[in-house]
Amino acid sequence: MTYDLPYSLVGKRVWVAGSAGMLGSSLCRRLKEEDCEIFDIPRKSLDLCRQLDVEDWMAEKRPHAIFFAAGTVGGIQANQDRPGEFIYDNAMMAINVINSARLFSVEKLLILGSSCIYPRLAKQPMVEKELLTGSLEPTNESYAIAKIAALKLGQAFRRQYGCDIISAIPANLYGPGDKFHPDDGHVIPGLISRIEEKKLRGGTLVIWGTGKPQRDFLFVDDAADALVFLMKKYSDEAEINIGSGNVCSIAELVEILSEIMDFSGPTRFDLEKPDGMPLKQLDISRLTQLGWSSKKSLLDGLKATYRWYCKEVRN
Ligand code: GFB
Repeated sequence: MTYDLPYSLVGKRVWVAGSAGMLGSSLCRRLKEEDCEIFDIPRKSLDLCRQLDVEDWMAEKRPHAIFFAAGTVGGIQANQDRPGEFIYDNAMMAINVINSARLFSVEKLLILGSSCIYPRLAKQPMVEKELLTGSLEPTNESYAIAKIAALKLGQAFRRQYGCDIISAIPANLYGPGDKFHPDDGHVIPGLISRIEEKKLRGGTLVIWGTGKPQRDFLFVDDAADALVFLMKKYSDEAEINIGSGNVCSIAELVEILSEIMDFSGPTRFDLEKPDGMPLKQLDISRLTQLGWSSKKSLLDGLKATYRWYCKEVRN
């Protein structure tokens, strides 16, 4: 099922669900260029896990378009420690928002997967049709199952009810607004906060795992730009990967961050910690063919992220 394109956001009421998060806040910044009315409701005022509350909000606000960027997210450790929360919250939020979008005839809804929804040993770079061809990475199975359910629900509603629901699968995102927790967050904010601590107090920087896993790190403002692009230019059932097209190993990442942060202390790999998927490289051919590619290099993105951390978190 294909709808008229481009879809215009001009004059539309646009709800960014999850506007407090890193991606949601970046989307709100990006949408300011679109001449639309942006709705962003704080997490404490609307619990997306509560179906009736979500429906009441939708009945009152009647958004034309929704970017579903909400989620309970975290790095490899958080995923392992809190699998119940990750599957329940993410599944509930997705089901409530997607079903409300159908009930209230939202014109267009964009939902998000994650590169961890691909099988652990998927062929690389991962093309969209690799989804559901093998077993998931155990460290993030709960999160991945909830995300896959969300994507499948969107596709089923598109097929059965004709809802204009599209889905994107982003690479590992990083940037301003990330969760800079030494243990709970993803690798980039985790390492930045731990390197900073070692600079201050000395001691050995511990890097989780072997340092060999490779990831496609995508700057969050690039991701937000890609999502706005897809909202306007894409309407089909098939998911679309969003990435930079490049990969970097964790050991290389440590080197780059050490250089940017002027850190030269001792380092050690903690082999007791999990590596997660050995390689996650997204095939971005479909997105490139549509006419979008990322702008920020990893080096510039990391510098911008560290600047933001120094200004907003450290001080
Ligand atoms: O960022 P991260 O947790 O994402 O970890 P995943 C990436 C790699 O960095 C893993 C290593 O191999 C980690 O072992 N690593 C090294 C560290 N030091 C650190 C550190 O201080 N903190 C963290 N977090 N990792 C997540 C999924 O997996 O990716 C989520 O668990 C989500 O569900 C997200 O999909 C995008 O790519 O391994």
